[in-house]
Amino acid sequence: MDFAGEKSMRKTAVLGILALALLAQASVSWAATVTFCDSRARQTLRDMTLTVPAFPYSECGLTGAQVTLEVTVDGQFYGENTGSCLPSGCAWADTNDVWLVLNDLNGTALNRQYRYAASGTLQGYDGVMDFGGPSGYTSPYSWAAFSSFGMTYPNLALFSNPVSVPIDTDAFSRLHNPGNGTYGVSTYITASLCVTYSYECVIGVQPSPWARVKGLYRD
Ligand SMILES: [Ca+2]
Repeated sequence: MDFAGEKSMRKTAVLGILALALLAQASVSWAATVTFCDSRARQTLRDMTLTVPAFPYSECGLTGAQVTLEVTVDGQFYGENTGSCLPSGCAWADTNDVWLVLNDLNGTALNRQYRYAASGTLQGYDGVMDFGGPSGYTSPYSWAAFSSFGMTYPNLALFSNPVSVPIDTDAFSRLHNPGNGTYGVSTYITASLCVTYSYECVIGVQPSPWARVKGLYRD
């Protein structure tokens, strides 16, 4: 066979493979997940709204949505007595109440309340304003209000738009300390809302007309 004949046979074979592939009606499907989060770094306790985006793939079908909430509140009592005390010391006793008011995506209340209380005894001023030593104290706490808190929603239509969880916060502290000194309480919040979408995609391959097949293999 001469070179021209061999080329012609190769061309015919490739054309046949293309025809079989493009004339066959087939579809390709796959399942996957994707996760989006709205996270807030640790900051002084305040109201916030966490928002995650809608399911983004209009060409695929949403099969599930798992929402996970994480909220941690932490803080500390601190104080330094700058006066003198009786040999038995000066007592301190602090209390901090924290409220979180929020609803899940169905409007069901998920409110949480936490109280941190601590007490101790201080001596006369040690000369260093460091909230430590014999006349000072620092008393930290951490409250995991929502830890990997999962919410599943059978009504997937919820996720055709972005979804938000507003969190209203409040705190009330009571400090009982010796009369001379510096005392306080700090309260922080760290939070994140994540949604993991499960979905399936199907891409159909439509039959192609013979003219298109030939068009793909022109000299
Ligand atoms: Ca001190």
